[in-house]
Amino acid sequence: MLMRGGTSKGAYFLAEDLPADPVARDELLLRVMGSPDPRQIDGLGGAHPLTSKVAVVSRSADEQADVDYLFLQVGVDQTQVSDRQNCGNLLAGVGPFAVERGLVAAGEESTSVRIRMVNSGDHATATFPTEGGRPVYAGTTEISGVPGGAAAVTIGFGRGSAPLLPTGRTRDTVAGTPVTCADNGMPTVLIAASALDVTGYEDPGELEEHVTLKERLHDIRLAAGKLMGLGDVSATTVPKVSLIAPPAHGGTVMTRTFIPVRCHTAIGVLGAASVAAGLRVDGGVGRSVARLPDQGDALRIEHPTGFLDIESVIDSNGPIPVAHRTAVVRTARKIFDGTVFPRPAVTPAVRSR
Ligand code: NQM
Repeated sequence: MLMRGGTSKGAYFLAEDLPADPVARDELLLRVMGSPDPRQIDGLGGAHPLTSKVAVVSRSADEQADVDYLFLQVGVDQTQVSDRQNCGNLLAGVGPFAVERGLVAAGEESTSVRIRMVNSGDHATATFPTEGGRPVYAGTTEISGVPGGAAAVTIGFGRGSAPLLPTGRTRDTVAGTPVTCADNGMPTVLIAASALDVTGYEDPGELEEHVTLKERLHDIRLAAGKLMGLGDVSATTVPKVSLIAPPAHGGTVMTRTFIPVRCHTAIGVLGAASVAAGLRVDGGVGRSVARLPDQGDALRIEHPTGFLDIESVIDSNGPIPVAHRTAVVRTARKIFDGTVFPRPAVTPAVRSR
């Protein structure tokens, strides 16, 4: 099933419909998505990391979950499929997909699905409207980056006692730049845009072409990845890097997020959750940049195409800060359900004329 989940789009599969062996599964998914090819012309992929995504869903053996959700990032122009990161945008489609496929029975007016995110081991609950045993996709909830309205999918999660600051410090200096490394579901490096001599309000395309910035971000990411315990991150999609600047539209903060090479046209859900929680940390780099609300849990994370509203509660009273509760509203939509015909495993030789 092809679905839009939040501001991303991906192919959703039942685990039982894919090879159990991860190598065979990934090889098949590359052919399904049309990778490697910058245009993904021969597959389902949309020629951008945000539209080259796969969700693999199955019934869960975990008592705290109804379904397991494995996220796979399929390379666009690279022969690479990664399970190293999670995706909170595709997460929005997992509940409706589970109902569509009969893994979870629909409630009369709404359904809550408890989801184990296999990539991180975290749990989330997604609640969305249902009618006549099926998900309702039509609605009036608008999210920035998606034209028109759709039915709301409310997602809530907490990360138990998982440390919010993977380096154990509120602030580190990497490659000569002050950063705060936060992980509230997505390892993310927060940097004040001004520390990298940009404003943080530039167009994503402009930032992607900024050669000096690209080099500095590369060095910072590699060094921060090591400090965050992620090892050599040169070929992985985490950590993400989020440049932060004072809000431009009355929100909490402005962001430009690298995922990690392309600059996101909006911001990922768990990326935003990590930015939001990271901003709340006393002594973090966000404190002098963001305009945190005097009271309440709601933060508005501004991004290139609008904003993402998120509720974020952190607990700094224990020995280490933890992200206690996060909640966000997304939308999702079934786009197509059917049979995909993957490119053949071996491309037949073509005789040129
Ligand atoms: O952070 C893009 C997206 C994402 C991931 C990325 C996401 C998240 O927008 O939860 O949703 O950071 O690669 O889909």
